[in-house]
Amino acid sequence: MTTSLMVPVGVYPFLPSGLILISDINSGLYVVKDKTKNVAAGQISFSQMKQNYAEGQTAIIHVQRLLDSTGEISVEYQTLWGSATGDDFVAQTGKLTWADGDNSDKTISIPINSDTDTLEFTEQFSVELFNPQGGATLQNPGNAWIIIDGNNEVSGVKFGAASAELIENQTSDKTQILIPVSRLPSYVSGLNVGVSIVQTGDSQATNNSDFVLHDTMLTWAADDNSDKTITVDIINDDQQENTETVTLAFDVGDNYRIVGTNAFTITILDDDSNTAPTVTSNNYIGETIESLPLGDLVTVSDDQTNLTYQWTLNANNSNATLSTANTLNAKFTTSVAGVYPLTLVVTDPFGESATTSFTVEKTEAKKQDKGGFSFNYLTLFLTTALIFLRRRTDIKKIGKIVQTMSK
Ligand SMILES: [Ca+2]
Ligand SMILES: [Ca+2]
Ligand SMILES: [Ca+2]
Ligand SMILES: [Ca+2]
Repeated sequence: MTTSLMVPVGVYPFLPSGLILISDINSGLYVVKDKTKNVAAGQISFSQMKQNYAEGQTAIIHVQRLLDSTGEISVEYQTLWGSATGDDFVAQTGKLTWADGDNSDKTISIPINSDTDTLEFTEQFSVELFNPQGGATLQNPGNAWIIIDGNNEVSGVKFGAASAELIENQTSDKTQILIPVSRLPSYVSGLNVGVSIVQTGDSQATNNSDFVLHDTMLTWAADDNSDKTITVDIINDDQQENTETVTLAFDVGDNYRIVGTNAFTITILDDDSNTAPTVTSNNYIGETIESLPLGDLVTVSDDQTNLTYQWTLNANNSNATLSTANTLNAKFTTSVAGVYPLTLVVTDPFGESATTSFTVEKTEAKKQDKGGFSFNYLTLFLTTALIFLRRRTDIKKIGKIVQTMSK
């Protein structure tokens, strides 16, 4: 551009577009474009100046190389706190690189943290490009704002637990599970949240065959902050089956947010294919019985792992103690010699059980009590005898001296 301007002129700063306005008192207003940034290596900028995300999402920000793409270039970036700070997003720094001829967009990913249990107002932070290398220039926008939507407008829903394990024949012919769902602020409006069955992996339980899902829509009135319940009945059939699972999830909706893991998994154990536990045992004889691990004396097996145990001492109860009697590793202690009959009952989740009986015998202590007494008695006896013999020897000696003197 070669234009002669008459003074005085007013020069105004760069506009966001990169244009410059110059006004000449005589010849009028000039719109001037700065072409010094039009370099062969290209211009780097964000593709958008502002983007909105919800909590829990990952912001994906595009950085573009414009105009030209000669040579390898790079630019560094960093996130900067705004009203959104350390807890609100995962701060990022890094470097983006383009090869010679590459004019594709590069992306920066920024995870936005979930803070969904409480009310949160809209907050924002920015990402800055700096230190362009390889001859590239920075162009507007070189800063991008990420706006994190607040959650003060919409309700949250949350499963009260993550999972439950049930057995087909827990009660009569049906087992019912009540899954609690809580509502989180805001409570201003009414709320409807759909509940669906999510099919995941093998060994799926089937609706109306293995279970019945009764609640597919949860409804709250305005100002209602009470917990709601999803009711599921487990059907006790006669088929031999694998352990099966069903996962429930909230439908995604625009007017509410889902807090925590959007899944509740029910595991159904099959009674028809269940086998009863087996248990065997060995008797034990020992002189010292203190915190004897009874689990070492038995062998238990079953097709389930969550078994229950009950140990019973069947006689001599006042002479012995049985601790943690409802665990496999119960401990037995006694200081009184005798035979102690014990019983273990092992029960599986279906109520099938097995029983074993055996004895723990404490023998009389030979070395420390009776043996110790004998040793002491013998020592006393020998000592006394020795003194007696020595005295007799002395008397004999004295007698001989007296006899010698009298001669
Ligand atoms: Ca079934
Ligand atoms: Ca059954
Ligand atoms: Ca069955
Ligand atoms: Ca079993």
